[in-house]
Formats: sequence, structure tokens, C-alpha cells
Amino acid sequence: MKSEILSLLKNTSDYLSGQKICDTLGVSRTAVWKIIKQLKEEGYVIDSVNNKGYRLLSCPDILSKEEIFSSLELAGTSFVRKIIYLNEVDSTNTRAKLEAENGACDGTLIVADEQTKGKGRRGRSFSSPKGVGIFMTLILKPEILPQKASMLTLIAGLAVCNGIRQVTDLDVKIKWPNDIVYNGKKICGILTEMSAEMDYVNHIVVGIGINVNHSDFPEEIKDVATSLYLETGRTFRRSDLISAVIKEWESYYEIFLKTKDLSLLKEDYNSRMINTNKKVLVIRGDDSYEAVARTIDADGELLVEKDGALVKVMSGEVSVRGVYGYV
Ligand code: BT5
Repeated sequence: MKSEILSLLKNTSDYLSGQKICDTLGVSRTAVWKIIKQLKEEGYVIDSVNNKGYRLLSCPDILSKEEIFSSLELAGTSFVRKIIYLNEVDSTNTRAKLEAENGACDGTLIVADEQTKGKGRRGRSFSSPKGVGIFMTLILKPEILPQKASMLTLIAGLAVCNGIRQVTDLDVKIKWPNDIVYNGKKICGILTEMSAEMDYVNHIVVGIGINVNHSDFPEEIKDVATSLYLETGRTFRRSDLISAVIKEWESYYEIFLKTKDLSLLKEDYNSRMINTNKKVLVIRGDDSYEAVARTIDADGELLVEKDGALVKVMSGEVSVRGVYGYV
């Protein structure tokens, strides 16, 4: 009920009468009054005028199930079928895998205000302080072969890149395969994990961490990390970014499911990729070699030019000259 009232208020620029809310949602005046009171206590600024009704003047940057649902609705996406919101969690990916094992449906979104054990790839950690970032994971159950799962990281990259550009106007880029960068620093990381049989996917979880309103970072990542606030001097409402990213995700994912590869998306991806035509260092275990990155192919592999020949890089570590201090 709260998210429906919030949606109605967000959708109306003028005053909305209490009676109209009651008629639209089939609830009593007292119920509406109680929810408006709760919303005000949470920090929403709502003007109440006798005989006119309620008008939403401003929304705080809080995350709640209702706030996220109403923002998704306003953005015009119905991709998310269920939201699990947590003030604190070890990792939204870990929680998502648990929920998926216990039967959570395709399209479930887990969002947390803080992660105490945010995960990166290969056992690395992702700094996830309270109240300033986006830490969210989508549970998906697509009918694809397990070897295609890593493509979802690239689709999430496209969605985040576009979502951030729309909300902030920053010309962010994708660093293949799983980062979004600006000014040589990382603004977002993506972690895709899967539970699968040999030829069957049980579920895939796609975790996205975005640095939104951080004013600083721990010493060890100060040189490689940045936030939307640090780059623009403005703060952003996280629910606006979440809904912009999910809306973009919905359309890219639909295109992906048509071909179950990136053939229809690779051009889009290539135009947003920071690696293109840059000198890169490809790291494979203890080995590494220098090459020039070109484009991704329909399987999401990075094609690099090495000694005049094109070599496919399937996954892993690729440092790009000029990014994260690599010179
Ligand atoms: C990643 O790994 O960048 C994947 C990060 C995924 C985070 C999301 S948050 C929601 C969901 N739940 C999770 O538990 N995880 C996902 P990787 O490419 O391995 O990069 C990790 C490296 O990035 C670290 O070793 C640091 O150098 C750096 N780093 C850590 N925290 C960062 C931050 N907040 N911003 C920028 N860089 C960071």
C-alpha cells in the first residue's frame, strides 16, 4: 500500500486529494493518513492542505522496498517481480544465491544499504559503506547454456553505463569485462555468479556495486576508486539510479534473449568500451603480455591484437593503459 501511495504522489505534480487516493486504491481515509504520516517520518517532505490534499515536495535519498518499487514503476519497468531490501547484509550476491536455492523467482532483486563482506572477483573485496552506495543483485533463471552466463556481466555493464549517463550526464565508459570507469577510476564493479549443471543453468545472480555519494574511500583503493559525487559535486538519489539501470537492463536483456549472444549488442558495447584501440596488459596466471585491444565479439570475448594477429581473451584480467594507474 505504501509503495502505491508513493507512486501516486510521485506521479502527480499538483495536490492529490485524500479522497482520490482512497478511491483509486480502495482504502480508508485513516489508512491513507497513517501512511502519509509514516512517509513524513521517513523524510519525505509532503505538504498537506485542508480541502486540497497532499503534495510531494521532495524525496530523501533513502532506500526501502516501497521507495524502490515506486521508482521502478515511475521509470516504466516491470522487470523486477520481487524486492528484498536489507539495511545490512554480508553480500547481496551471497544472499541472492541463498534465496535462489530456496526458490526465489526469476526477476527477484536484492538491495542493501550496506554490505559487510562485499565481494569482488577471485576472493577480492568490494568496499560497501552504509548509506552512500548501490549494492544490488538480480536473480535470473534464463534458458541459456552455462557457458553464456558471463555475457550477462557485459549486459549489466551496458545497463549501468547508460543508467549513469542518463541520471548524471557523466560520460562513463565500460572497462571490459566488469567495471564502469570515469577519469581513469572505477565507479562500479559487477560480479556474476552461477549455479549450473553441465548443460543447464539453475540460476544466475548478477551483482552490481555503484559508488554514488561517497565523499572518500579507504586508503588502499583511494587511487583507483571514485564516486558520482566526487566527479560531479552533486549527490544523487540512489533509487533514481537503480530504476534507470534496471530499465536499461530490461531492454538489453530482452535483446540478448532473442539470440542468446551479443551479436545485436556488440556494436553498442564497443562504442562504450574504454579498452578500444588502447594498449593493454593481458594477465593470465603468472604470465602476461602486452597487446592492443580492439573490440568484443558476439560471445563477449575481447579481441586483442598481438604481433599483428587477433587473439581472443575470454575472461580475466586486462589492464588498460591510463586506467587505475597503469602506465
Ligand atoms: C568487482 O570485482 O569489481 C566486482 C564488484 C561487485 C560488487 C557487487 S556489490 C553487489 C554485489 N554483492 C557483492 O558482494 N558483490 C556485488 P573486481 O574486478 O575483482 O574488483 C575488486 C577490486 O576493486 C578490489 O580489489 C579493489 O582494488 C577495487 N575496489 C574495491 N572496492 C571498490 C569500490 N567500492 N569502488 C571501486 N573499486 C573498488
